[in-house]
Amino acid sequence: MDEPRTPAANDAARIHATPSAAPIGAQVHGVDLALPLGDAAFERILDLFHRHAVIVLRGQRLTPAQLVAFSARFGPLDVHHMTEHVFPELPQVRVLSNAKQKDGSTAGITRGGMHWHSDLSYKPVTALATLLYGLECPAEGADTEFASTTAAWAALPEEAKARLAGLTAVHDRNFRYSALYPNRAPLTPEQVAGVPPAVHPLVVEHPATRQPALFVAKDVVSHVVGMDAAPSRVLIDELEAFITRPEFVHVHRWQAGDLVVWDNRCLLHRATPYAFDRDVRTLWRTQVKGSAPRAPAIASA
Ligand SMILES: O=C(O)CCC(=O)C(=O)O
Ligand SMILES: [Fe+2]
Repeated sequence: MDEPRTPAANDAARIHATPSAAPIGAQVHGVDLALPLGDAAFERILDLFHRHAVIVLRGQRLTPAQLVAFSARFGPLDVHHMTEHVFPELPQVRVLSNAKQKDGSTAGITRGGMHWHSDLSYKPVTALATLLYGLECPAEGADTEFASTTAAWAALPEEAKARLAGLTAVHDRNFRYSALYPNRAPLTPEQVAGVPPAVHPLVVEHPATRQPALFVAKDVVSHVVGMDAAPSRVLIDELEAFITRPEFVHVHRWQAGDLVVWDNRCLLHRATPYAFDRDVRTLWRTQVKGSAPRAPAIASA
């Protein structure tokens, strides 16, 4: 149920978190984003975001403008390169929804992100945070799963760290697009050319926490630079399988009113299926711009 709406909401000293059992994920208490949020309260939330990588604020009642205002506290917002299903007056907010409209089309983007990924990893400048606000959430399925790339890196044997440090990999939105999105129109040559591949370190350093993390996903990374195709594919597939082991994964089960903020710099995430033809799922989404991923100064640290 909702947090009690007491005058103490947004008092920095009372904002606290209940961590999940996984290395990432925490529910944050004491925040009501419909009320004013001072700088000290936001600093507290930012600290919890850096500590837990996925923070969940339950029982929120937000307008699109309030979602944008809170999102923009984390940094400048992105307007996604796929421009359909945004609010015309507020293009920073994208609608994810399978709700059917009168003309038979859906009210939002459907079936997105059902493979492990980090948002915009295929761009030179990747996404810092993504905020997803649940308006209508099915009782079964439609979870969002998060895997800690920091915890996975830390758990690797030293010889694997030494082998991986210094490698770079090619992230390519076009690599498996048609296989991942069989329900969408194929990309036009202009769309393909508009999002060319980007090369990033395989091990990245978090700009705020300085913690090293793996940066790879099998359906987005086409190859490791300088490796032959076959061993490169084996390595990429193995690394994703390792990162997404159950001990590194936090599963978010949605309730209407949940606002989830995740840090794309230290985790992979994916959407999971639900009874698409029976249940309605509607969320609003914003995305905070990041920076070009960088390798740690000592990549095996
Ligand atoms: O729908 C979801 O659960 C997550 C979709 C996703 O990957 C995203 O919004 O970035
Ligand atoms: Fe995503």
